[in-house]
Amino acid sequence: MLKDAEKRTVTEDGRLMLEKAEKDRIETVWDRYAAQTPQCGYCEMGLSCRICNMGPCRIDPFGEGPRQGVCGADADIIVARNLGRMVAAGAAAHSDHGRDLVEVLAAVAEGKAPGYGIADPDKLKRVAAEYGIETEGKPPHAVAGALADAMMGDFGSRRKELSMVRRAPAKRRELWRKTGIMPRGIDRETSEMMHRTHMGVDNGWQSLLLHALRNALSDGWGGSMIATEVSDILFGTPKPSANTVNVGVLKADQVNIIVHGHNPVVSEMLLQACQSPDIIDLAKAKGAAGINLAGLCCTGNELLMRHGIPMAGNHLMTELVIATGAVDMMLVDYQCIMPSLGKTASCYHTLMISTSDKARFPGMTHREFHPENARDLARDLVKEAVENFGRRGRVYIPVEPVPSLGGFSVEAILGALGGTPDPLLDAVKDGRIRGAAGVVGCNNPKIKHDYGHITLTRQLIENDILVLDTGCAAIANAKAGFKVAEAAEYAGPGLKAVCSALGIPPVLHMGSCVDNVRILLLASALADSLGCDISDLPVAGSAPEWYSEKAVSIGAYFVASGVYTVLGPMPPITGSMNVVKLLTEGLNDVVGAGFAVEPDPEKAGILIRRHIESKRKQLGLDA
Ligand code: XCC
Ligand code: SF4
Repeated sequence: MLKDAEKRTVTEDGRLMLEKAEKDRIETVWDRYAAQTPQCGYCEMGLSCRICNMGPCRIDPFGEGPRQGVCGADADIIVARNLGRMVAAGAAAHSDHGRDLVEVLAAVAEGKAPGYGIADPDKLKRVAAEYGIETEGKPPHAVAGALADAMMGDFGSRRKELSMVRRAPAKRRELWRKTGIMPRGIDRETSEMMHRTHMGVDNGWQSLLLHALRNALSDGWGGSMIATEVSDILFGTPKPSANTVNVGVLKADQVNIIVHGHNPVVSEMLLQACQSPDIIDLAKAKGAAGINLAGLCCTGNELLMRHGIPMAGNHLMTELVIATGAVDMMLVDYQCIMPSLGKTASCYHTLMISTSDKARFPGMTHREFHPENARDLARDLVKEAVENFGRRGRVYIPVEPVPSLGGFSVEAILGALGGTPDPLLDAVKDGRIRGAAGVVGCNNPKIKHDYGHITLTRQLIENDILVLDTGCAAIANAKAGFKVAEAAEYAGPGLKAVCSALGIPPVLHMGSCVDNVRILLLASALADSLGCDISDLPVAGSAPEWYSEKAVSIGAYFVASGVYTVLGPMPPITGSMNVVKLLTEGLNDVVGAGFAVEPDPEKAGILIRRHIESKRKQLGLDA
């Protein structure tokens, strides 16, 4: 048996699948990570630069070699520029995803997107009204067209302030204006970051980092928020619903189709096709008991939130899910899809399909989805998956799935509370709930798989802190069994009483990574009710196993919105103590919140609890 499996993951399905992968001689992300270690020390510290062709350059952290690049940039400049570009890439990824949804909204308005529609006309009206669009007496399609147009305006440079920043507390907006970090256009801030970090432009490490906050805010209060809101309008605003998670959601006797990536535009059409009676009949004619659609990563979260579709796993499970031999087809769109997957699948019968015009992968067949052809293409592909069912070899599905509850949009949470945040606030005020923490983000082979998420979450709920989670963290916590009403047992006495009264779990699944904006909106609602700023609230954020540039952008917009945020893995900034100090201390004076880095989730939990208790004291809650 693989001696390393237990060092690599805390999950049972992960361990068993790692052993299976070893037997099948499948190389995994952990093997490739081991082959890369020790990783480059200059890069780890953020001290290497390849921004221009006078370089590449590197700064000697011990002061024995060069202290400047060829252009004269020092460690502070190089570290800040590198971090700024990480934020830009992350913000671009989320925001471009948002733009794709706006394009579908526009196509729906024009009647050019067969199969898509407006699933939540009330939300369409509400959001359109925020954009100043007249909705009275207008048919939904006309409103959708006008809203798509207005949202496109947020991407460019025609605005002084993004439209949806109006949802932030007034004090927060004033602070953004005063410090010059109010986001103006979504693409503009990313583009300006690329400009500033070109050789010979912004060489102030402080001004670069401030712009990084503005760039991140253009994601959180712009691109990601548009992605979430338009997804709700097109596909429905999530409501609590039951689902199941882990590799055990695959079915030995059914056609298994997996969607992986981020954009619900593709996965929603797959779901429709998988539910078509004629295709289900076809599957039965081929000897399958039915068609089983399951998700991976965030597009899986999108389907789980809105339709209770089962979730096969998170980021580090994506290769291992294929190694079951039970996946008849995997469809990917973009982001977090390891380029290794095609090779993994070549050892099994799995058909691998790439679907986005902007994302190609070795060893996959490219079948491009557009609003006009999506419905028909999805049907064709599901039929091909059905045909492929008969080509399966032996399958290995070693665990039973775990039940879980998802679908906690802000609308659903407020609904469960009777329409206002007051019951939640009362519980916070009287101390039954000490505060709330977001546990979000990825997996990273530098941290034992899911250990960070589960350990931190368990400690928080034991100490009466409500956990809100998204992304791969949410999948880890669901697999750990934290998301059924009975999980209230794991919570401290106060949180347990509140959860039992409301019939909710102590860990609320709020969606995919763009859905982190739901956490921002909930925090804003709480701050507004208390008449304070987000930075005054007993709340915190964390990304215990983050890997992606998107996570850097998320962390930065949380902090810029006033949420203290604890990162697990260290970002590549230790080459500049100035940058480290500004991010961990200095920002408190600028935006009322800062970062901390703590790879040990037990200690991260202590940091968060200490922070929440100090905020309670400042608010006079325990006087
Ligand atoms: Fe990707 Fe969103 Fe990270 Fe998971 S959590 S590894 S970004 S899939 Ni977003
Ligand atoms: Fe070197 Fe400066 Fe060019 Fe970076 S920008 S590669 S530090 S010369």
